[in-house]
Amino acid sequence: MSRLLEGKVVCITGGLAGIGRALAVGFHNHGAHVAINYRSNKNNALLELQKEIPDLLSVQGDISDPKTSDELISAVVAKFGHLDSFISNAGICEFTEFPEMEPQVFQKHVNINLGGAFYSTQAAAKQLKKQGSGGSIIGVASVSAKVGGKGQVAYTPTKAGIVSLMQSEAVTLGEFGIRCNSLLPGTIETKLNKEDLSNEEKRKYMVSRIPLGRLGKPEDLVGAAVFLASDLSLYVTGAEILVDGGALVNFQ
Ligand code: RM4
Repeated sequence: MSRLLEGKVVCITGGLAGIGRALAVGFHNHGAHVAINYRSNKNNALLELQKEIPDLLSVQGDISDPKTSDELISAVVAKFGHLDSFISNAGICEFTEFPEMEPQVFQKHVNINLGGAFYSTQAAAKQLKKQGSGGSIIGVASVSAKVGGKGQVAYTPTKAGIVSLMQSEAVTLGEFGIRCNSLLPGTIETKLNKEDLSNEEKRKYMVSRIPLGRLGKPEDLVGAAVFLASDLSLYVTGAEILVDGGALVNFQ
């Protein structure tokens, strides 16, 4: 397999599980030096990832705190000397009924998903602008940026916000050669939806919506992310790549 990120330095938030972990391993397999942010290290997940990525840089922190991203980028530069590509991936989705939702549930989704994307991509943009040789920023949004979800009233607006954030960052950072794009995963089996998809009726419905006939795996996102992080997408910015098995367009 050709290695499309040879020698590149990439940094991913929420890199210890789910899509973030798959991207970390996938970027490593394409020759990149990988740094991750993570919130909590359960079940020795960090040790397991270090076995797959020997030169992994890992920095713990709450991505909703602006200081976390400044510390993360500083650590990347201290270890690898520079940054090439940044992936804002960290996020939560707590399925909750809307009328009964407590304010703190909504605020938590906003602070982590949208606030975390804003602060982390801002810190990355500052570093890339300072370096003066362009770069790539990827916001992991969702198919749910485009459609609603029962129990996701606190979640879907944050994913739509990430798409809009990438569009505006693309506009303001283009003069520095910094590209900003969104990745829109469909229903990818991760811990975020483990409980939701344990409901057999819900699971069957979700699969029935997908023309490719299966739920997604975190590894299904690697190809599109590598494309956006690599020199294959040098004229791509402000774009969205949907990776959902066809679910969005399957109306009837
Ligand atoms: C995704 C999409 C999926 C859901 C996860 C938690 O953005 O909405 O359907 O299972 O979030």
